[in-house]
Amino acid sequence: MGLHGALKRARSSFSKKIRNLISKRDPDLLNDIEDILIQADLGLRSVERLIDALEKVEPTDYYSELQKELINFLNKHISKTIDGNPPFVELYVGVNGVGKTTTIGKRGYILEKEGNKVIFASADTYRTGAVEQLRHWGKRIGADVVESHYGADPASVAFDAVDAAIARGMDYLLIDTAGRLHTKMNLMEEMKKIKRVLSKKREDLPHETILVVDANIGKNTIQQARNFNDTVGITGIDIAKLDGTAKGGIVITIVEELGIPIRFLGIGEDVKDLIPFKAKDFVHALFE
Ligand SMILES: Nc1nc2c(ncn2[C@@H]2O[C@H](COP(=O)(O)OP(=O)(O)OP(=O)(O)O)[C@@H](O)[C@H]2O)c(=O)[nH]1
Ligand SMILES: [Mg+2]
Repeated sequence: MGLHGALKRARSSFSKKIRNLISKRDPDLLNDIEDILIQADLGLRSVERLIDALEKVEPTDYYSELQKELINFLNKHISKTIDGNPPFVELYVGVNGVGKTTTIGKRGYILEKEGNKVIFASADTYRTGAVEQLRHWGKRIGADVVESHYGADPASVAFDAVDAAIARGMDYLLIDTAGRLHTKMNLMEEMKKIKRVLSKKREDLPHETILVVDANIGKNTIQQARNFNDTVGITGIDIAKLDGTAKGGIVITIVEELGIPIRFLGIGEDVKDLIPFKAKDFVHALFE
C-alpha cells in the first residue's frame, strides 16, 4: 500500500480539514488550525511552534509553511547509521502487542536484501507461541533463530545468541523480547539485565535498543517511551501499525518530547511493510 496509502485516514482527519479551513477563509483560522493539530495528537510545543511560524506568513501560504516547518523539525532528529564491528546487535523492546516480533521479521528482510547475514534470537521466553512466531519469520527470510525453553532467563538467551552470531559470522543479530508494561518494575529490571549481559559480552553491545510503539495508542505512547528510555536508554523508535491510524501526529510528538529519532514505520503485516522514516516523505504523505 505504501506510505501514502497507509496515511489515508490520518490525511483526511488532518490535512484535509486544514485545507478546507484555509479555502473557506475561516475567520478564526489560526485557532481552528491549532485545534486540528491538537486533535491529531501533536504535542503542545509542536503546535505552538507551528502556529508561530504561520503567524509570519499569509494564510495562502499556511499549507506549504506547515509542511516546511515539520520537515525542518523532523530532519533535526535523524537516526545515525551505526558503525563498528559486526555482529551489529539490535535489541527490541516495548509494551505487549505493539508489533515487536513483526517489526523484527520485516527488518530482517530489509537487512538480508541489503546483503547482510541475519540471525534472530527469541528472548521472549514468556508468551506462549512467541518462539514459533519468530521462527515463522525466520523461515520466511531464511534466518536462523536462537531460542531456549519456555521460562528460561531471557538474558541467557541473548548471551548465547551473541556467541552464535559470532560463531556463524553473522552481520546482524536481532533480539526479540517479551512485551512488558512500562509500569511493571520487575519486568523493566529484567530488560536491564539483558542489556547488562550484552554489554558484558562485548562493551559495544547492543548497538541499538529499539522501542517499538503502536501508532494507534496516541499520547500514552509518550509515557511508555519515557519509562523505557529512563530504564534502558532507547536509541531509536520504530512505529508500527501506522496503516489505518487517524493520528499520524504522534510521530511528530514522539520526536518533540523525547528527541529520539524514528527509524522505521510499519505500514502493514507483510514482510515488505516496513519503510525507513524520511521526514520529507512522511510529511508529504500526510499532506498531499
Ligand atoms: N496493520 C498492521 N499490523 C501490524 C503491524 N505490525 C504488527 N502488526 C500486527 O500486530 C499484531 C501484534 O504484533 P506482534 O509483532 O506479535 O507484537 P509484539 O509486540 O511482538 O507482541 P508481544 O510479543 O505479545 O508483546 C500482529 O497481529 C501483527 O500482525 C503493522 O505495521 N501494521
Ligand atoms: Mg512478540
